[in-house]
Amino acid sequence: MSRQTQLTFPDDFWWGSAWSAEQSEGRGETGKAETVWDRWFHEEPHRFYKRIGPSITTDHIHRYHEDIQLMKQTGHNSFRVSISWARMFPNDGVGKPNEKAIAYYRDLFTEMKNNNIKVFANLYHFDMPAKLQDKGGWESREVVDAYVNFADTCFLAFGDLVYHWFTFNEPLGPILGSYLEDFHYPNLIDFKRGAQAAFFTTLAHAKAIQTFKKYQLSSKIGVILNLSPTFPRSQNSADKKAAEIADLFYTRSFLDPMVKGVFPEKLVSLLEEYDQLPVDFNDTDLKIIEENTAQILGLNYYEPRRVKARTSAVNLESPFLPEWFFEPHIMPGRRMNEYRGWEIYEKGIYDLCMDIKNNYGNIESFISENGMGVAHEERFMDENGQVIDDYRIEFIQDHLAYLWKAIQDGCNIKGYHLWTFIDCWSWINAYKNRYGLVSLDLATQKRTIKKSGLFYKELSKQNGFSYDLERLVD
Ligand code: BGP
Repeated sequence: MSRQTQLTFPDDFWWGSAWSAEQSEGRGETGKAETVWDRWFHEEPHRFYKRIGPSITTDHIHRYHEDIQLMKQTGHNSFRVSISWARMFPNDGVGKPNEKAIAYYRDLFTEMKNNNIKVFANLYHFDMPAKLQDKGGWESREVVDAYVNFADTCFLAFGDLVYHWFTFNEPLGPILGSYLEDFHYPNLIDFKRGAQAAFFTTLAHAKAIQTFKKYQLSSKIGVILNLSPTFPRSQNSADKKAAEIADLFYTRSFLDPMVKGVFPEKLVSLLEEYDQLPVDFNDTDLKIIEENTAQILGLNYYEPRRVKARTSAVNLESPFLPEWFFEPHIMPGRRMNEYRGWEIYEKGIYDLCMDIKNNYGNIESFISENGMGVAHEERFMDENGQVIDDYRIEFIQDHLAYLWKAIQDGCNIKGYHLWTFIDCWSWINAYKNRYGLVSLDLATQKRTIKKSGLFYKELSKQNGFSYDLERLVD
């Protein structure tokens, strides 16, 4: 028999969602430099689903007035955008700031504020100006300086309107994509260069925070990390070691320096042993990183990481990769979101929050992304064109129940942001998988609130929902 309990979240809980400039805005008329996505799409359009690139996406730049009303109708009291570096500095990411871009973002943020929607502004979401990538991207100190200048310009231009700031979304993403796994421009396979880029990304984060402090704003500044709790296949020591190393590469690599100010010693000695440490770094850099850590932490949680000891020998002539030390474990019986190829494991959100509580000083945190991308959602449309996405409502509820439990157990969690608001452009997957609370007809740009959008409105209004706690099995 199911017994429903009302799960209530802390007062002033942030209910909302997130997206990024490159995935939603479209080019518009403000002027904008070419980004690495424009460049890659131009060079290899066949690598993007149905050859759909970033030029129009969800056309938010022309429709933000309407979109803010949709935020209201779907219960948002907060929303994360990213500010496009290429739009703010259309002269290839440097030079004079773009007055038209400043006017656009000021108008957007003012209107959000006037509608009681807190502005969470992120400064970098995978969208490097292409000409700065030509200068080495995150491998270059010059690019770090250009980024800090961009950040400084944003603090000055929007400091009165932004509720919380973030230096990066998922800094690990571009490192994996650009240097290890071939899913971001410039598609290199070179760990050591990736390590340099990761180091300078961390330095850029710290330098932006250092700059932020001089304005003494009432907002906080932090970072958004994609984190997965790591589980070994078994308690066998080889499996446990494999999990520990995977965790160092994928979880601790950015979490430790960006939140604690220091790199994990075990990771540093492993990279030293394999001659994979970055070449360009000094004591001044390390001090800046140590002294300028995140004040708030966004947790993007999609799936757990399961690993086992390698079952075959490493080809020592192949490029060095983290997978030299482990293999993914395909756990029998796992539940999958087959459209995206990601495991669904709700309890992972609890484990992640407990890790932050126990090992990272219980820093103020929130779930900054969590969500479910589904292909061909038009299958679920009713006669009025509304997507009846009960699966998404269930996904949200099952994750929120574990989040609620984490809060009961003392985790300092301040909010939940879904990925995403209106269906947006998913990088090389373009519009294949839809994540939104609001559906998008790409041909007409018509927006229609999904059933989950109505649920979300009610969730936010009640600051909770009714749930059968028996579903929390482990
Ligand atoms: C996160 C990114 C988002 C978003 C989301 C869904 O990692 O921060 O930008 O895209 O994942 O992933 P995808 O779009 O690849 O399906």
